[in-house]
Amino acid sequence: MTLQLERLAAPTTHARLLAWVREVAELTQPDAVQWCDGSEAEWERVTTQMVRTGTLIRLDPLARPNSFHARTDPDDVARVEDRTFICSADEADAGPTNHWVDPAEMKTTMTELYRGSMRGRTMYVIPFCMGPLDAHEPRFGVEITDSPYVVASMKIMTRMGSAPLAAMTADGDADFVPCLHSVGAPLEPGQADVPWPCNATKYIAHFPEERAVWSYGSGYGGNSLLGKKCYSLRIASVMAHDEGWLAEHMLILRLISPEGRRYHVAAAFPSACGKTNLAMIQPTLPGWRAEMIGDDIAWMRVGEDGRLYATNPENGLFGVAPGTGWTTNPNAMRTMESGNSLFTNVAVTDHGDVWWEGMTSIAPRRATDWQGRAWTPEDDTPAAHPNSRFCTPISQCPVLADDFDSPTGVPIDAILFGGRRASTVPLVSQARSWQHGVFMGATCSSETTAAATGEVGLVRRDPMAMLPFIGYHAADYLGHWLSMAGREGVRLPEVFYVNWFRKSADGRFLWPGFGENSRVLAWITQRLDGAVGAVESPAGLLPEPGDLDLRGLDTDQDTVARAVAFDADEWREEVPRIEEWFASLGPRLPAALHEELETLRSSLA
Ligand code: GTP
Ligand code: SPV
Ligand code: MN
Repeated sequence: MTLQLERLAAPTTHARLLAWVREVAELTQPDAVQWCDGSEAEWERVTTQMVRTGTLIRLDPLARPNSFHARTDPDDVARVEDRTFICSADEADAGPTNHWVDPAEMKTTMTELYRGSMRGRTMYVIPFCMGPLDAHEPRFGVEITDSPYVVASMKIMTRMGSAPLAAMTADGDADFVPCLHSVGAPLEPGQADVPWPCNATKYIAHFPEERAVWSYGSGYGGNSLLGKKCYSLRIASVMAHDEGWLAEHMLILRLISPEGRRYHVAAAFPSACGKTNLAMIQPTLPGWRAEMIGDDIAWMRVGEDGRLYATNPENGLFGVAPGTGWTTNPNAMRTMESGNSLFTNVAVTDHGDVWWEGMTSIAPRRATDWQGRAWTPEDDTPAAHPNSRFCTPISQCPVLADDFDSPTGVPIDAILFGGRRASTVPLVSQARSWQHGVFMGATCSSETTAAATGEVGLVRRDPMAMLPFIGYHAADYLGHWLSMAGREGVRLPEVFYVNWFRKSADGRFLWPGFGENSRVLAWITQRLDGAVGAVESPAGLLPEPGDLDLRGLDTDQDTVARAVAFDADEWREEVPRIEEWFASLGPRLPAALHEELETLRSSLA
């Protein structure tokens, strides 16, 4: 069947976009092409259609208004880092931490995969903008996909539809990042569809010079919602390097002290290591308040006053469900309560509500697990997949900052790096300088989680929590971070390293975490104000005994002391691992980082 594109009255005159849409349609051969307008009617249409095809279950409207659950294919549940490629023209530019394939070769391979891949399906064209439309330079993208799940998710996660499309031609044809996605499951005439079409062959390919993304075979999250990790981190990190700004895997948070002082914090933790939770923190310290600006991605630029200003390019939350509950993250629970949400791979109760481990202290007596099987609390498998997610409009968050949409962003006072480390890394330490802070970020390490396929719990270096998201050579990326200090008139934030996940010998968390992390944040603000001193250690500046406000905390002093402690023996074991990591980054690694490592080594001697 040949598609009569001419008859599909495209709602734009954007020449490059029209040409690309035509070219993709000719290659992938969908039954129909639909330009997404982002309207409620469109949401209604695609969700209703997905309920009909079995992709979505409509949840109980009283418990979860206008909300749905999706069960994915059991082999399509997380980002696939081993199938993610940075296809730079020169292999050396992808660096040692990325998988590389020559761009021409990748395009040849993927073009053959895309040929006819949308047969029997609708091809959706999703115009979107990362960040507000009134940004100084709005960053447009267009995702072409054959997945209605992607359409619904992109409506939640981005500014999508008619408004960005109109803005793309308001002032001549604007540039945009083309993002091509197919689940890779064409339907022959008469062939019945499955609830979650996908393909065992998966490619998540990035063309950094061309600023383009091609994704094939997966319908899941970061593999398919291409505005998120693919554009706003991998492609944007290359843009940021070339244009002198930072595209980071960070939450953005405003803290307000009892005296009404405002502080802005950006924090980089690896996937499933606490960004969404810290972004929505409900401080336990009396009088403190917090507001969320972003929970996953921060774009940071030096402002006219020399400070670093952060904006959140996203418009929704794609949060880890397990562990999210009324005691740990009440603000996330309230955000979802308003409905308008898509849940993926959680459990569904007999009442048509969702459930996951950690949502309530008592599990439902029975439920349907993420694979659609009957489940009871006696089963040894979890009801929800460990990487199950809620996808919810950010506007529903009760602690969203009212200037979240500001195109200039907020001035960052402190940058936090962190990870999931059962040992070694103290609860909090402050960098002695920007260079030391970049060293902290560069040597950050964390246990792997279910957010990506592969083994869970392995400690790996994850520089600035960006290991899977740096779109170019990691050593050049670290050099770019260092270079920020050389900018004229710049006043950079203070840098801190935190670890909520240190454990006792018997495997229990030493620090209670969640809302109690406000105690650490309060100490950080006191350091920013010069209100408290600090203890020098080879790992950085540590709180002086008594300076962490522990009033009302029901963890005993000894346990807290072990969470905060610097342990020289553990750090001596860390040094060769850092050495090995730096060696793996090769000769492009900036000398300043080798110097910091020498300083660490000699201070431990
Ligand atoms: P991505 O969305 O994958 O990037 O993850 P994230 O960094 O936003 O992590 P999130 O806040 O969703 O937390 C991941 C898991 O860590 C959840 O199960 C949380 O309950 C748990 N968690 C978050 N903060 C803390 C903390 O302070 N202490 C402990 N012990 N667990 C935490
Ligand atoms: C992450 O893995 O960091 C996520 C989920 O936020 S995904 O969108 O799948 O990347
Ligand atoms: Mn998150």
